[in-house]
Amino acid sequence: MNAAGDGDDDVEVWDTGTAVKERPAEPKLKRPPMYKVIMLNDDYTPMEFVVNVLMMFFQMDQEKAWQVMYAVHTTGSAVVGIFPRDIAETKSEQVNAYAQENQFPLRSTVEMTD
Ligand code: TYC
Repeated sequence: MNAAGDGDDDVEVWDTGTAVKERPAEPKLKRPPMYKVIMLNDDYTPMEFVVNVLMMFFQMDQEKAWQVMYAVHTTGSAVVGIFPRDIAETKSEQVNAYAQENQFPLRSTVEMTD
């Protein structure tokens, strides 16, 4: 029994006199947005160079890299990977820098997923 003798010794009552916001039933945890790295076609970069880039920077095996390179070559562009923003930006920059070092016009860009 507590001092008040009201039988609720183990119950703490908090009355702050202000409205209490209820927590949502499920906490709304948003996943971070993901970003696409998109490879662009051009008329000059050799197919073999693009295949090597896809193997080096996007961990594709040779067969997959040829398929994706050919999709870019025939349609103009293709998504080559989806990553958190900083990783997508870094990979795209690495591809563009590597192409420049080798004096090819190959370019990749980054877009937010829908
Ligand atoms: N179109 C290039 C060629 O005919 C090959 C190529 C493919 C270039 C994909 C860029 O992202 C690219 N040599």
